[in-house]
Amino acid sequence: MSCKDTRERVGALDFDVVVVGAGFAGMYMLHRLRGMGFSVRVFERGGGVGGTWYWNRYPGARVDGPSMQYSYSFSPELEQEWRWTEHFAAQPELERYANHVADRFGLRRDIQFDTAVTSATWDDTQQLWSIGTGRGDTVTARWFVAATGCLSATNVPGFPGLDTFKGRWLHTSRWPKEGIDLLGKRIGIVGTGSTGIQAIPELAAEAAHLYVFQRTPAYSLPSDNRPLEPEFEQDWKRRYRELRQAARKTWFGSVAFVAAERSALEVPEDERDRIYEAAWGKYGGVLTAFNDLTVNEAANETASEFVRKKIRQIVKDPGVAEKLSPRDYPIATKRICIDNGYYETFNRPNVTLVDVKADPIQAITPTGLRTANAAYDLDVLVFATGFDAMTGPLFRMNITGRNGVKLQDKWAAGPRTYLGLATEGFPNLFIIAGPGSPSVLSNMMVSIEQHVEWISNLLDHARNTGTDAVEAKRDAEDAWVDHVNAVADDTLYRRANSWYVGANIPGKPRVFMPYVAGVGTYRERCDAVAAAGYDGFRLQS
Ligand code: NA7
Repeated sequence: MSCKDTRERVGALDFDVVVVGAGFAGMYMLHRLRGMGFSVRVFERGGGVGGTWYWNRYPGARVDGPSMQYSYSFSPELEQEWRWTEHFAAQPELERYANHVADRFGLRRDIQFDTAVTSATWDDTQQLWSIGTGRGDTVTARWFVAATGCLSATNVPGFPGLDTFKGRWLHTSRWPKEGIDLLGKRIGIVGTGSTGIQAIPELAAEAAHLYVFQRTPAYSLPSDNRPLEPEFEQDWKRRYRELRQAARKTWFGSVAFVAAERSALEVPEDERDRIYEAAWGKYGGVLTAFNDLTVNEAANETASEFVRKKIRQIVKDPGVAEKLSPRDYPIATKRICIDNGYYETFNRPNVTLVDVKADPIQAITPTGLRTANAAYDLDVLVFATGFDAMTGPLFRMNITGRNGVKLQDKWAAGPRTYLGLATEGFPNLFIIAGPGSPSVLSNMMVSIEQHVEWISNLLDHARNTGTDAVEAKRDAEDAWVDHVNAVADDTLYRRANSWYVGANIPGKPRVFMPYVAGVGTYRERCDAVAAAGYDGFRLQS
Protein backbone atom coordinates (compact mmCIF):
# COMPACT_ATOMS: atom_id res chain seq x y z
CA MET A 1 0.00 0.00 0.00
CA SER A 2 1.43 3.42 -0.89
CA CYS A 3 1.41 6.41 1.46
CA LYS A 4 -1.15 8.01 -0.80
CA ASP A 5 -3.45 5.02 -0.20
CA THR A 6 -2.87 5.38 3.52
CA ARG A 7 -3.89 9.04 3.41
CA GLU A 8 -6.98 8.33 1.37
CA ARG A 9 -8.01 5.60 3.76
CA VAL A 10 -7.98 7.94 6.74
CA GLY A 11 -8.75 11.16 5.00
CA ALA A 12 -7.49 13.33 7.83
CA LEU A 13 -3.75 12.86 7.58
CA ASP A 14 -1.46 15.76 6.75
CA PHE A 15 1.65 13.58 6.85
CA ASP A 16 2.51 9.95 7.25
CA VAL A 17 5.12 10.84 9.83
CA VAL A 18 5.90 13.83 12.02
CA VAL A 19 9.43 13.86 13.40
CA VAL A 20 10.42 16.24 16.17
CA GLY A 21 14.00 17.46 16.08
CA ALA A 22 16.47 18.13 13.28
CA GLY A 23 19.58 16.92 15.06
CA PHE A 24 21.48 13.91 13.78
CA ALA A 25 18.58 11.58 14.66
CA GLY A 26 15.81 13.63 13.04
CA MET A 27 17.84 14.37 9.93
CA TYR A 28 18.53 10.71 9.21
CA MET A 29 14.96 9.73 10.10
CA LEU A 30 13.70 12.22 7.51
CA HIS A 31 16.15 11.10 4.84
CA ARG A 32 15.44 7.42 5.35
CA LEU A 33 11.62 7.68 5.52
CA ARG A 34 11.45 10.01 2.56
CA GLY A 35 13.55 7.56 0.57
CA MET A 36 11.00 4.87 1.40
CA GLY A 37 8.17 7.00 0.03
CA PHE A 38 6.63 8.32 3.25
CA SER A 39 5.53 11.93 3.56
CA VAL A 40 7.39 13.49 6.47
CA ARG A 41 7.39 16.82 8.29
CA VAL A 42 10.14 17.66 10.77
CA PHE A 43 9.57 20.30 13.42
CA GLU A 44 12.68 21.88 14.87
CA ARG A 45 12.77 24.34 17.76
CA GLY A 46 16.07 25.87 16.61
CA GLY A 47 16.80 28.00 13.59
CA GLY A 48 19.05 25.41 11.94
CA VAL A 49 20.01 21.75 11.84
CA GLY A 50 22.43 19.97 14.15
CA GLY A 51 20.57 19.62 17.46
CA THR A 52 23.19 19.44 20.20
CA TRP A 53 25.69 21.02 17.83
CA TYR A 54 23.33 23.82 16.93
CA TRP A 55 22.68 24.76 20.55
CA ASN A 56 25.94 24.09 22.37
CA ARG A 57 28.17 26.93 21.17
CA TYR A 58 29.94 27.62 24.45
CA PRO A 59 33.71 28.13 24.31
CA GLY A 60 35.44 24.75 24.19
CA ALA A 61 32.42 22.76 22.97
CA ARG A 62 33.77 19.64 21.31
CA VAL A 63 32.68 16.04 20.75
CA ASP A 64 34.11 13.62 23.30
CA GLY A 65 34.52 10.68 20.92
CA PRO A 66 36.56 10.33 17.70
CA SER A 67 35.06 12.26 14.77
CA MET A 68 35.77 9.45 12.28
CA GLN A 69 33.30 7.37 14.28
CA TYR A 70 30.98 10.15 15.41
CA SER A 71 29.59 10.53 11.90
CA TYR A 72 26.93 8.94 9.72
CA SER A 73 27.68 5.59 8.15
CA PHE A 74 24.54 5.31 6.03
CA SER A 75 26.04 6.94 2.95
CA PRO A 76 29.44 5.69 1.77
CA GLU A 77 29.68 8.74 -0.53
CA LEU A 78 29.13 11.15 2.35
CA GLU A 79 31.60 9.20 4.44
CA GLN A 80 34.28 9.50 1.75
CA GLU A 81 33.76 13.13 0.79
CA TRP A 82 33.56 14.70 4.26
CA ARG A 83 36.89 15.64 5.84
CA TRP A 84 37.28 16.13 9.57
CA THR A 85 40.17 18.37 10.52
CA GLU A 86 40.68 17.08 14.07
CA HIS A 87 40.39 13.75 15.85
CA PHE A 88 37.73 15.30 18.13
CA ALA A 89 35.80 17.89 16.15
CA ALA A 90 34.82 21.19 17.72
CA GLN A 91 31.26 22.54 17.63
CA PRO A 92 31.66 24.78 14.53
CA GLU A 93 32.89 21.85 12.46
CA LEU A 94 30.12 19.56 13.72
CA GLU A 95 27.53 22.19 12.85
CA ARG A 96 29.09 22.55 9.38
CA TYR A 97 28.83 18.78 8.98
CA ALA A 98 25.14 18.84 9.91
CA ASN A 99 24.55 21.62 7.38
CA HIS A 100 26.48 19.78 4.72
CA VAL A 101 24.31 16.69 5.25
CA ALA A 102 21.13 18.80 5.14
CA ASP A 103 22.22 20.39 1.84
CA ARG A 104 23.54 17.22 0.29
CA PHE A 105 20.32 15.32 0.85
CA GLY A 106 17.94 18.25 0.34
CA LEU A 107 16.53 17.91 3.84
CA ARG A 108 15.54 21.52 4.55
CA ARG A 109 12.43 21.51 2.41
CA ASP A 110 10.74 19.14 4.85
CA ILE A 111 11.96 20.80 8.04
CA GLN A 112 10.04 23.61 9.69
CA PHE A 113 12.53 25.57 11.81
CA ASP A 114 11.87 27.83 14.79
CA THR A 115 8.90 25.64 15.63
CA ALA A 116 8.52 23.86 18.96
CA VAL A 117 6.02 21.06 19.34
CA THR A 118 3.86 21.99 22.29
CA SER A 119 1.28 19.19 22.22
CA ALA A 120 0.80 15.76 20.72
CA THR A 121 -2.45 13.90 21.23
CA TRP A 122 -3.39 10.41 20.08
CA ASP A 123 -6.78 10.09 18.40
CA ASP A 124 -7.83 6.51 18.97
CA THR A 125 -10.83 6.67 16.65
CA GLN A 126 -8.90 7.81 13.63
CA GLN A 127 -5.64 6.24 14.78
CA LEU A 128 -3.50 9.27 14.23
CA TRP A 129 -1.50 11.85 16.14
CA SER A 130 -2.62 15.45 16.30
CA ILE A 131 0.42 17.63 16.80
CA GLY A 132 0.32 21.25 17.89
CA THR A 133 3.16 23.75 17.59
CA GLY A 134 4.12 26.93 19.37
CA ARG A 135 3.15 28.80 16.21
CA GLY A 136 -0.46 27.75 16.65
CA ASP A 137 -0.53 25.16 13.86
CA THR A 138 -1.97 21.69 14.25
CA VAL A 139 -1.09 18.85 11.91
CA THR A 140 -2.06 15.20 11.85
CA ALA A 141 0.15 12.20 11.18
CA ARG A 142 -0.12 8.44 11.47
CA TRP A 143 3.31 8.11 13.09
CA PHE A 144 5.05 10.37 15.56
CA VAL A 145 8.80 10.12 16.10
CA ALA A 146 10.56 11.91 18.93
CA ALA A 147 14.10 12.70 17.80
CA THR A 148 14.34 15.27 20.53
CA GLY A 149 17.73 14.25 21.93
CA CYS A 150 18.60 13.13 25.44
CA LEU A 151 20.26 16.35 26.54
CA SER A 152 18.22 19.19 25.11
CA ALA A 153 15.98 20.40 27.96
CA THR A 154 18.23 22.83 29.81
CA ASN A 155 18.46 22.87 33.59
CA VAL A 156 18.92 26.27 35.21
CA PRO A 157 18.79 25.85 38.99
CA GLY A 158 16.18 28.00 40.69
CA PHE A 159 18.58 30.10 42.77
CA PRO A 160 16.74 33.00 44.38
CA GLY A 161 17.60 36.43 43.02
CA LEU A 162 18.63 35.41 39.50
CA ASP A 163 16.27 38.00 38.04
CA THR A 164 18.02 40.75 40.02
CA PHE A 165 21.48 40.07 38.56
CA LYS A 166 22.76 43.18 36.77
CA GLY A 167 25.44 41.35 34.79
CA ARG A 168 24.80 38.81 32.08
CA TRP A 169 23.86 35.22 32.83
CA LEU A 170 23.50 32.35 30.43
CA HIS A 171 23.26 28.59 30.18
CA THR A 172 26.03 26.97 28.17
CA SER A 173 23.61 25.38 25.73
CA ARG A 174 22.03 28.74 24.91
CA TRP A 175 25.28 30.51 24.06
CA PRO A 176 24.67 33.19 21.40
CA LYS A 177 25.94 32.53 17.89
CA GLU A 178 27.82 35.81 17.82
CA GLY A 179 29.60 34.88 21.09
CA ILE A 180 30.01 37.22 24.02
CA ASP A 181 32.79 39.51 25.08
CA LEU A 182 34.53 37.85 28.02
CA LEU A 183 37.85 39.67 27.89
CA GLY A 184 38.78 41.11 31.26
CA LYS A 185 35.45 40.15 32.82
CA ARG A 186 34.84 38.67 36.26
CA ILE A 187 33.20 35.39 35.37
CA GLY A 188 31.49 32.81 37.54
CA ILE A 189 30.67 29.32 36.31
CA VAL A 190 28.40 26.90 38.14
CA GLY A 191 28.89 23.25 37.19
CA THR A 192 31.85 20.99 36.55
CA GLY A 193 30.41 18.23 34.36
CA SER A 194 31.56 17.58 30.78
CA THR A 195 30.45 21.05 29.69
CA GLY A 196 32.02 23.00 32.55
CA ILE A 197 35.24 21.07 32.14
CA GLN A 198 35.44 21.98 28.45
CA ALA A 199 34.51 25.62 29.03
CA ILE A 200 36.63 26.41 32.10
CA PRO A 201 40.08 26.51 30.43
CA GLU A 202 38.68 28.73 27.66
CA LEU A 203 36.92 31.11 30.05
CA ALA A 204 40.01 31.32 32.26
CA ALA A 205 42.09 32.45 29.30
CA GLU A 206 39.80 35.47 28.80
CA ALA A 207 38.65 36.36 32.27
CA ALA A 208 40.09 38.92 34.64
CA HIS A 209 39.10 36.34 37.20
CA LEU A 210 37.19 33.06 36.96
CA TYR A 211 35.31 31.60 39.93
CA VAL A 212 34.45 27.93 39.51
CA PHE A 213 31.51 26.92 41.70
CA GLN A 214 31.86 23.16 42.08
CA ARG A 215 29.29 20.98 43.84
CA THR A 216 30.71 17.58 42.88
CA PRO A 217 34.18 17.06 41.45
CA ALA A 218 34.35 15.10 38.21
CA TYR A 219 36.81 12.52 36.95
CA SER A 220 38.34 13.94 33.80
CA LEU A 221 40.74 12.36 31.36
CA PRO A 222 42.93 14.32 28.97
CA SER A 223 41.82 14.36 25.37
CA ASP A 224 44.30 13.26 22.74
CA ASN A 225 42.83 15.70 20.29
CA ARG A 226 45.14 16.73 17.48
CA PRO A 227 44.86 17.53 13.78
CA LEU A 228 43.66 14.48 11.87
CA GLU A 229 46.63 13.00 10.03
CA PRO A 230 45.91 12.39 6.29
CA GLU A 231 47.29 8.84 6.56
CA PHE A 232 44.96 8.10 9.47
CA GLU A 233 42.00 9.49 7.56
CA GLN A 234 42.84 7.53 4.42
CA ASP A 235 43.31 4.32 6.33
CA TRP A 236 39.90 4.77 7.99
CA LYS A 237 38.23 5.65 4.74
CA ARG A 238 39.67 2.56 3.10
CA ARG A 239 38.39 0.31 5.88
CA TYR A 240 35.22 2.17 6.79
CA ARG A 241 32.76 -0.64 5.99
CA GLU A 242 34.61 -3.17 8.08
CA LEU A 243 35.23 -0.75 10.97
CA ARG A 244 31.62 0.46 11.10
CA GLN A 245 30.39 -3.10 11.14
CA ALA A 246 32.78 -3.97 13.94
CA ALA A 247 31.73 -0.89 15.96
CA ARG A 248 28.08 -1.96 15.85
CA LYS A 249 28.96 -5.16 17.68
CA THR A 250 30.92 -3.55 20.51
CA TRP A 251 29.60 -2.47 23.89
CA PHE A 252 29.99 1.28 23.30
CA GLY A 253 29.57 1.45 19.53
CA SER A 254 33.18 2.40 18.87
CA VAL A 255 36.16 0.30 17.88
CA ALA A 256 38.33 2.72 19.86
CA PHE A 257 36.49 2.02 23.12
CA VAL A 258 36.81 -1.68 23.83
CA ALA A 259 37.94 -2.99 27.21
CA ALA A 260 41.03 -5.17 27.46
CA GLU A 261 40.33 -8.79 28.39
CA ARG A 262 41.73 -8.67 31.93
CA SER A 263 40.71 -7.71 35.43
CA ALA A 264 42.34 -4.77 37.19
CA LEU A 265 42.84 -7.09 40.14
CA GLU A 266 44.73 -9.81 38.33
CA VAL A 267 47.87 -7.75 37.73
CA PRO A 268 50.36 -6.58 40.38
CA GLU A 269 50.05 -2.96 41.50
CA ASP A 270 53.19 -1.66 39.78
CA GLU A 271 52.22 -3.23 36.48
CA ARG A 272 48.68 -1.88 36.81
CA ASP A 273 50.08 1.59 37.34
CA ARG A 274 52.26 1.24 34.25
CA ILE A 275 49.17 0.23 32.27
CA TYR A 276 47.21 3.24 33.52
CA GLU A 277 50.16 5.57 32.80
CA ALA A 278 50.36 4.29 29.24
CA ALA A 279 46.59 4.71 28.88
CA TRP A 280 46.52 8.28 30.25
CA GLY A 281 45.92 10.68 27.39
CA LYS A 282 44.62 8.01 25.01
CA TYR A 283 40.94 7.89 24.02
CA GLY A 284 39.14 5.29 26.11
CA GLY A 285 42.49 4.79 27.86
CA VAL A 286 42.03 4.44 31.59
CA LEU A 287 38.43 3.23 31.28
CA THR A 288 39.22 0.44 28.84
CA ALA A 289 42.49 -0.68 30.44
CA PHE A 290 40.60 -3.43 32.29
CA ASN A 291 37.25 -5.12 31.85
CA ASP A 292 35.82 -4.93 35.37
CA LEU A 293 35.92 -1.23 36.25
CA THR A 294 32.15 -0.75 36.05
CA VAL A 295 31.25 -3.97 37.85
CA ASN A 296 33.80 -4.47 40.61
CA GLU A 297 34.26 -1.86 43.30
CA ALA A 298 37.83 -2.81 44.18
CA ALA A 299 38.84 -2.85 40.51
CA ASN A 300 37.16 0.51 39.99
CA GLU A 301 38.96 2.03 42.94
CA THR A 302 42.32 1.37 41.28
CA ALA A 303 41.29 3.56 38.33
CA SER A 304 39.59 6.17 40.53
CA GLU A 305 42.69 6.48 42.68
CA PHE A 306 44.94 6.66 39.63
CA VAL A 307 43.02 9.72 38.40
CA ARG A 308 43.18 11.30 41.89
CA LYS A 309 46.94 10.74 41.83
CA LYS A 310 47.15 12.49 38.47
CA ILE A 311 45.17 15.44 39.87
CA ARG A 312 47.65 15.71 42.76
CA GLN A 313 50.54 15.65 40.27
CA ILE A 314 49.05 18.34 38.04
CA VAL A 315 47.52 20.77 40.53
CA LYS A 316 50.18 22.57 42.52
CA ASP A 317 48.09 23.62 45.53
CA PRO A 318 47.39 20.39 47.51
CA GLY A 319 44.21 21.86 49.02
CA VAL A 320 42.81 22.66 45.57
CA ALA A 321 43.89 19.24 44.28
CA GLU A 322 42.00 17.57 47.11
CA LYS A 323 38.85 19.62 46.42
CA LEU A 324 39.05 18.57 42.76
CA SER A 325 39.35 14.90 43.67
CA PRO A 326 36.15 12.86 43.48
CA ARG A 327 35.81 10.61 46.50
CA ASP A 328 32.19 9.65 46.88
CA TYR A 329 31.39 7.81 43.65
CA PRO A 330 33.26 5.37 41.40
CA ILE A 331 34.85 6.54 38.14
CA ALA A 332 32.68 6.00 35.03
CA THR A 333 29.41 5.88 36.97
CA LYS A 334 28.90 9.48 35.89
CA ARG A 335 29.67 10.33 32.29
CA ILE A 336 33.46 10.54 32.06
CA CYS A 337 34.74 14.00 31.16
CA ILE A 338 37.37 14.56 28.51
CA ASP A 339 39.35 17.77 28.80
CA ASN A 340 41.97 19.96 27.26
CA GLY A 341 43.98 21.30 30.18
CA TYR A 342 41.21 21.31 32.82
CA TYR A 343 43.20 20.49 35.95
CA GLU A 344 46.11 22.67 34.79
CA THR A 345 43.73 25.66 34.73
CA PHE A 346 43.61 25.62 38.53
CA ASN A 347 47.30 26.58 38.61
CA ARG A 348 46.45 29.94 37.06
CA PRO A 349 46.45 32.92 39.42
CA ASN A 350 43.15 34.19 37.98
CA VAL A 351 41.17 31.04 38.82
CA THR A 352 39.48 30.27 42.15
CA LEU A 353 37.75 26.98 42.97
CA VAL A 354 34.79 27.37 45.31
CA ASP A 355 33.43 24.20 46.91
CA VAL A 356 29.70 24.85 47.04
CA LYS A 357 28.98 21.58 48.76
CA ALA A 358 30.90 22.87 51.77
CA ASP A 359 29.79 26.48 51.26
CA PRO A 360 26.42 26.31 49.46
CA ILE A 361 25.15 28.89 47.02
CA GLN A 362 22.45 30.90 48.78
CA ALA A 363 21.44 33.48 46.23
CA ILE A 364 22.27 35.40 43.12
CA THR A 365 22.52 39.10 43.95
CA PRO A 366 22.49 42.21 41.73
CA THR A 367 26.31 42.19 41.78
CA GLY A 368 27.10 38.49 41.74
CA LEU A 369 26.69 35.33 43.75
CA ARG A 370 26.47 34.78 47.49
CA THR A 371 27.36 31.57 49.28
CA ALA A 372 26.80 30.88 52.97
CA ASN A 373 30.25 32.29 53.79
CA ALA A 374 31.25 34.71 51.03
CA ALA A 375 30.12 37.02 48.23
CA TYR A 376 31.57 37.07 44.71
CA ASP A 377 31.30 40.07 42.39
CA LEU A 378 30.65 38.97 38.82
CA ASP A 379 30.07 40.49 35.39
CA VAL A 380 29.07 37.21 33.74
CA LEU A 381 27.49 34.13 35.32
CA VAL A 382 27.59 30.91 33.33
CA PHE A 383 25.39 27.93 34.16
CA ALA A 384 27.02 24.70 33.02
CA THR A 385 24.34 22.94 35.00
CA GLY A 386 23.28 20.34 32.48
CA PHE A 387 19.91 19.07 31.41
CA ASP A 388 16.70 17.40 32.46
CA ALA A 389 18.05 14.36 30.68
CA MET A 390 16.19 11.84 28.56
CA THR A 391 12.64 12.41 29.83
CA GLY A 392 12.69 16.24 29.92
CA PRO A 393 12.59 16.75 26.12
CA LEU A 394 9.66 14.31 25.85
CA PHE A 395 7.63 15.78 28.69
CA ARG A 396 7.82 19.32 27.39
CA MET A 397 5.90 18.23 24.27
CA ASN A 398 2.81 17.43 26.40
CA ILE A 399 2.21 14.01 24.91
CA THR A 400 -1.21 12.49 25.55
CA GLY A 401 -1.87 8.86 24.66
CA ARG A 402 -4.89 6.57 24.65
CA ASN A 403 -7.71 7.42 27.10
CA GLY A 404 -6.25 10.87 27.74
CA VAL A 405 -3.25 9.55 29.69
CA LYS A 406 -0.32 11.98 29.80
CA LEU A 407 3.19 10.62 29.32
CA GLN A 408 4.31 12.52 32.45
CA ASP A 409 1.67 10.70 34.48
CA LYS A 410 2.41 7.28 33.08
CA TRP A 411 6.10 7.85 33.80
CA ALA A 412 5.59 9.57 37.16
CA ALA A 413 7.70 6.93 38.91
CA GLY A 414 10.26 6.82 36.08
CA PRO A 415 10.26 6.05 32.35
CA ARG A 416 8.74 2.75 31.21
CA THR A 417 9.48 1.62 27.67
CA TYR A 418 9.71 -1.47 25.55
CA LEU A 419 13.24 -1.53 24.07
CA GLY A 420 13.54 2.19 24.79
CA LEU A 421 11.59 2.68 21.56
CA ALA A 422 7.92 2.71 22.53
CA THR A 423 5.61 2.82 25.51
CA GLU A 424 2.28 1.09 26.09
CA GLY A 425 -0.74 3.38 25.78
CA PHE A 426 1.00 5.60 23.22
CA PRO A 427 0.50 3.83 19.89
CA ASN A 428 2.60 4.87 16.91
CA LEU A 429 4.95 6.96 19.06
CA PHE A 430 8.60 6.02 18.66
CA ILE A 431 11.51 7.50 20.56
CA ILE A 432 15.01 7.64 19.14
CA ALA A 433 17.64 6.84 21.79
CA GLY A 434 14.98 6.84 24.48
CA PRO A 435 15.25 5.72 28.11
CA GLY A 436 15.67 1.96 28.22
CA SER A 437 18.02 1.93 25.21
CA PRO A 438 21.83 2.33 25.29
CA SER A 439 21.53 5.96 24.08
CA VAL A 440 23.83 8.15 26.20
CA LEU A 441 25.94 5.16 27.18
CA SER A 442 27.05 4.69 23.61
CA ASN A 443 28.43 6.39 20.55
CA MET A 444 25.22 8.27 19.81
CA MET A 445 25.69 8.03 16.05
CA VAL A 446 25.64 4.24 16.16
CA SER A 447 22.57 4.20 18.40
CA ILE A 448 20.77 6.78 16.29
CA GLU A 449 21.36 4.93 13.03
CA GLN A 450 20.23 1.63 14.54
CA HIS A 451 17.01 3.18 15.88
CA VAL A 452 16.22 5.06 12.68
CA GLU A 453 16.66 1.93 10.60
CA TRP A 454 14.67 -0.25 12.99
CA ILE A 455 11.77 2.23 13.21
CA SER A 456 11.64 2.84 9.47
CA ASN A 457 11.65 -0.91 8.79
CA LEU A 458 8.73 -1.27 11.17
CA LEU A 459 6.82 1.52 9.41
CA ASP A 460 7.48 -0.17 6.09
CA HIS A 461 6.21 -3.46 7.50
CA ALA A 462 3.09 -1.71 8.81
CA ARG A 463 2.45 -0.16 5.40
CA ASN A 464 2.89 -3.49 3.66
CA THR A 465 0.54 -5.29 6.03
CA GLY A 466 -2.15 -2.60 6.25
CA THR A 467 -1.33 -1.94 9.91
CA ASP A 468 -2.54 1.41 11.21
CA ALA A 469 -1.46 1.17 14.83
CA VAL A 470 1.56 -0.35 16.55
CA GLU A 471 1.68 -0.38 20.33
CA ALA A 472 3.99 -1.95 22.89
CA LYS A 473 2.25 -4.60 24.97
CA ARG A 474 2.18 -4.12 28.73
CA ASP A 475 3.79 -7.46 29.59
CA ALA A 476 6.61 -6.92 27.07
CA GLU A 477 7.23 -3.47 28.52
CA ASP A 478 7.21 -4.73 32.11
CA ALA A 479 9.67 -7.46 31.22
CA TRP A 480 11.94 -4.96 29.44
CA VAL A 481 11.90 -2.51 32.37
CA ASP A 482 12.80 -5.40 34.72
CA HIS A 483 15.59 -6.47 32.40
CA VAL A 484 17.02 -2.92 32.11
CA ASN A 485 17.03 -2.68 35.91
CA ALA A 486 18.53 -6.12 36.40
CA VAL A 487 21.40 -5.34 34.04
CA ALA A 488 22.05 -2.04 35.82
CA ASP A 489 21.94 -3.81 39.19
CA ASP A 490 24.91 -5.92 38.15
CA THR A 491 27.03 -2.77 37.73
CA LEU A 492 28.21 0.15 39.85
CA TYR A 493 26.27 2.73 37.80
CA ARG A 494 23.60 3.37 40.41
CA ARG A 495 26.27 4.43 42.90
CA ALA A 496 26.53 8.00 41.57
CA ASN A 497 24.11 10.90 41.84
CA SER A 498 24.16 11.35 38.10
CA TRP A 499 21.75 12.51 35.44
CA TYR A 500 21.64 8.84 34.35
CA VAL A 501 19.42 8.36 37.42
CA GLY A 502 17.78 11.80 37.29
CA ALA A 503 19.56 12.91 40.47
CA ASN A 504 20.42 16.36 39.09
CA ILE A 505 16.78 17.46 38.88
CA PRO A 506 15.05 18.07 42.23
CA GLY A 507 12.03 15.77 42.60
CA LYS A 508 12.83 13.58 39.57
CA PRO A 509 12.31 9.88 40.36
CA ARG A 510 15.58 8.05 40.84
CA VAL A 511 15.56 5.47 38.07
CA PHE A 512 18.53 4.33 36.06
CA MET A 513 17.53 5.26 32.50
CA PRO A 514 20.04 3.93 29.93
CA TYR A 515 20.36 0.22 29.02
CA VAL A 516 23.86 -0.84 30.02
CA ALA A 517 24.20 -4.18 28.24
CA GLY A 518 25.82 -2.46 25.27
CA VAL A 519 24.84 -1.62 21.72
CA GLY A 520 25.88 -4.98 20.26
CA THR A 521 23.67 -6.98 22.60
CA TYR A 522 20.89 -4.43 22.29
CA ARG A 523 20.91 -4.58 18.50
CA GLU A 524 20.57 -8.37 18.65
CA ARG A 525 17.54 -8.00 20.94
CA CYS A 526 15.89 -5.49 18.60
CA ASP A 527 16.62 -7.60 15.52
CA ALA A 528 15.17 -10.69 17.19
CA VAL A 529 11.98 -8.79 18.03
CA ALA A 530 11.61 -7.70 14.39
CA ALA A 531 12.40 -11.16 13.06
CA ALA A 532 9.66 -12.60 15.26
CA GLY A 533 7.06 -10.35 13.62
CA TYR A 534 7.57 -7.50 16.10
CA ASP A 535 7.12 -9.67 19.11
CA GLY A 536 5.88 -7.66 22.10
CA PHE A 537 4.02 -5.16 19.92
CA ARG A 538 0.31 -5.19 19.10
CA LEU A 539 -0.20 -4.54 15.38
CA GLN A 540 -3.71 -3.42 14.50
CA SER A 541 -5.32 -2.83 11.11
P1 NA7 B 1 26.11 17.58 33.80
O1 NA7 B 1 27.02 16.47 33.52
O2 NA7 B 1 24.76 17.27 34.33
O3 NA7 B 1 26.85 18.56 34.80
C1 NA7 B 1 26.18 19.60 35.43
C2 NA7 B 1 27.05 20.21 36.50
O4 NA7 B 1 26.31 21.25 37.12
C3 NA7 B 1 27.43 19.23 37.58
O5 NA7 B 1 28.72 19.53 38.01
C4 NA7 B 1 26.40 19.52 38.65
O6 NA7 B 1 26.80 19.17 39.95
C5 NA7 B 1 26.28 21.02 38.52
N1 NA7 B 1 25.03 21.50 39.08
C6 NA7 B 1 23.77 21.23 38.66
N2 NA7 B 1 22.88 21.86 39.43
C7 NA7 B 1 23.60 22.53 40.37
C8 NA7 B 1 23.23 23.35 41.48
N3 NA7 B 1 21.96 23.59 41.77
N4 NA7 B 1 24.23 23.86 42.23
C9 NA7 B 1 25.51 23.61 41.94
N5 NA7 B 1 25.92 22.85 40.92
C10 NA7 B 1 24.96 22.31 40.14
O7 NA7 B 1 25.87 18.47 32.49
P2 NA7 B 1 26.90 18.83 31.35
O8 NA7 B 1 26.26 19.85 30.48
O9 NA7 B 1 28.23 19.13 31.91
O10 NA7 B 1 27.06 17.50 30.56
C11 NA7 B 1 25.93 16.84 30.01
C12 NA7 B 1 26.38 15.86 28.99
O11 NA7 B 1 26.64 16.53 27.76
C13 NA7 B 1 27.63 15.13 29.23
O12 NA7 B 1 27.52 14.06 30.07
C14 NA7 B 1 28.08 14.71 27.86
O13 NA7 B 1 27.37 13.57 27.47
C15 NA7 B 1 27.65 15.84 27.03
P3 NA7 B 1 26.39 17.71 40.56
O14 NA7 B 1 27.31 16.74 39.88
O15 NA7 B 1 24.95 17.48 40.20
O16 NA7 B 1 26.59 17.83 42.01
